[in-house]
Amino acid sequence: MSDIEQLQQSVLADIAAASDEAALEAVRVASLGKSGSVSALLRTLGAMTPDERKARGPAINGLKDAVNAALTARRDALKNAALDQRLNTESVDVTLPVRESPAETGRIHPISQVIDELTAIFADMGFAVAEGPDIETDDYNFTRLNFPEGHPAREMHDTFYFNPKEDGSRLLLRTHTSPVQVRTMLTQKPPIRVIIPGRTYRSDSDQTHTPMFHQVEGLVIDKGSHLGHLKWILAEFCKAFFEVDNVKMRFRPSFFPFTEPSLEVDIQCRRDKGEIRFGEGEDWLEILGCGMVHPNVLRNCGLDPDEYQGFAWGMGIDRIAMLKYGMPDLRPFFEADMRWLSHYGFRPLDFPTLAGGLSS
Ligand code: 2NL
Repeated sequence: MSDIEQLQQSVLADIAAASDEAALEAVRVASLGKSGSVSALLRTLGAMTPDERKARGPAINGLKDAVNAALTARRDALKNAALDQRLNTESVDVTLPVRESPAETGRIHPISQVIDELTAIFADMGFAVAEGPDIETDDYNFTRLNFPEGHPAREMHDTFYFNPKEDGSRLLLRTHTSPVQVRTMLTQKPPIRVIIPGRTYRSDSDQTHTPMFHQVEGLVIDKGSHLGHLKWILAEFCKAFFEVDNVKMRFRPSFFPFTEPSLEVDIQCRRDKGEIRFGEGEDWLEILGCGMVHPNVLRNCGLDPDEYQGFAWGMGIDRIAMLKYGMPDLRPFFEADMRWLSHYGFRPLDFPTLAGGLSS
């Protein structure tokens, strides 16, 4: 047996005998380390004549490769053995007792419920939901929506302003969800069909107004869209939301800076001992405002009014929630009173769908 074969046999035997990673590392240092036996042999290659090197080189390099391969294989085997050892000795305690069910189950707030109902209804008509920040610029909240500087319409909104910045501009709490429509028109190509439910803010507080309230607005932008489309969408919405087969609607002329023409919409109802029933009776109840998007607004949002037309509407979520579910006062909506919530709240797993029933 040559000296190389002998060395290989003894190093491989040491590797096989190493019983843990530390012992294996010691064998590696003793063979392939700086003053290891295999390294010493490798160094002799430098001093050989070309003929000698041709004769012994392959065997010496083969020795190095064989030792490296054996080290790797042994390292893997030791790792696996250590893992097997842990799997065989460690265990998971699966006997922990289940938590007791809570005394009270949580409720879905009527606002969240109504937003889910609206979303289900408009999603069925092909609308997406868009969202945006509560803190807005004057530009997106007013200017691009065709509110002229110094116009009383700005005052109409009782805006909460932040302190002015160095350049004189001031941020504000959005007074309606319309800035989200501006953002949508600026970033998406028509056709656009979106609804925007969200929080809005105006400095106003009494039995039917809270400084923070909720709106849902809708926007459609397409070629050739007109008031007929809007009326159909609103009629479908009212029937689905108030869960009646038919409902008469009345459209009255109105004014909003961002629509022309602008309309206010009433629905047929009957007032019955303080209760309101929809789709019957002789009374009317105002539920929303709407109109064709003003050409100035389209232009301010990068759209050509000769190419695209659109319509939009807006309504108060809190108000339609009160109407549908018969709550007399808006203020407790935002007081987090558990008694109010357990009375008016909804069960978490009864998610509204058109097929399964919106509020059953
Ligand atoms: C109301 C009336 C309305 C809109 C909101 C709108 C938004 C854009 C362009 C044009 Cl970006 N219109 N929104 C239009 C008409 C009425 O809300 O009484 N809300 C509670």
